[in-house]
Amino acid sequence: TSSTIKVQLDSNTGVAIMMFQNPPVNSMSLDFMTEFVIAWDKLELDKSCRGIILTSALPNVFSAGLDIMDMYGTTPEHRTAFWKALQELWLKVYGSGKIVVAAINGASPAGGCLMALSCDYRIMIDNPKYKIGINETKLGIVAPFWFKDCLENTVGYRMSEMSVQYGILYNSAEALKIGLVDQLVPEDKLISTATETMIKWFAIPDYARQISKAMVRKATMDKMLAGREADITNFVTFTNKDSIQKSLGMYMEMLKGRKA
Ligand code: CO8
Repeated sequence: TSSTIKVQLDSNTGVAIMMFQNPPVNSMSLDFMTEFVIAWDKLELDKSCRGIILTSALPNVFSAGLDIMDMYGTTPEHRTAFWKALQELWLKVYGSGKIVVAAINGASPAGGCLMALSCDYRIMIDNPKYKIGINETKLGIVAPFWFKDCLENTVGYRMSEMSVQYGILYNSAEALKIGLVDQLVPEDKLISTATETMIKWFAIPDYARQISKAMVRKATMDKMLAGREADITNFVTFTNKDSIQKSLGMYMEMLKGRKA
């Protein structure tokens, strides 16, 4: 177990719980994503693991999304490595043969929402204070096409068209209504419900399910793989712009200022 990712595998049931523990808000920094992928690979290779529950070990936040400090004032080399790590993380989770359930126990904006969207099933705590969505435009930045594709695959064309432009963060009830999450539960039932859900999925033979999953996800995966290099260049070039750096800086100021 690494410092920011905690894994508990129950080899009797085959259910692994992967917990994010990167205080204060589980931001997806380069280090966090690197540790995530190492832990993920280990589970992926472990035959006794059939399913993975993704959740947060911290209260109130599932994940605050990409670490803005990795994008703000960093070198192009750093941002290249950062973006590659994100692409790799997504390809692993989205393309996983395991059953992956998101147990969303807090805020889940932007990259946090992408992680949830890459799972097979999403369960969220029924509490209006927790919000989820692709809010990038609110930061003055643009979510990449594969974030949009994941959203569109889940909530449909019209909803994603509205959602990505406005940068909408949905509360849990709204998220359920548009299908961004599949189920709401009280906080104390989150992990038990995720585990029960997983056990239900286990009734389906893995091989048939895995091929079916790969079939449904193939077009989205292939599109990303084909555009992988261009996507890196696009991100690095975009974040080189003074105007984008300025937006990120202002957003960080706003986040810090809220506390004062
Ligand atoms: N990155 C870095 N630091 C962060 C982030 C983040 N994403 N989010 C919060 N922090 C910091 C805060 O600045 C604060 O720092 P400090 O303690 O030094 O003041 C600390 O974490 C705690 O934050 P809060 O006080 O805000 O904690 P709360 O519990 O009140 O709220 C939230 C938690 C709701 C998660 C809130 O912090 C929040 O809204 N954060 C911003 C989330 C966000 O908008 N993320 C988007 C990131 S962009 C992304 O994921 C995808 C970009 C892809 C396209 C790129 C193209 C350029």
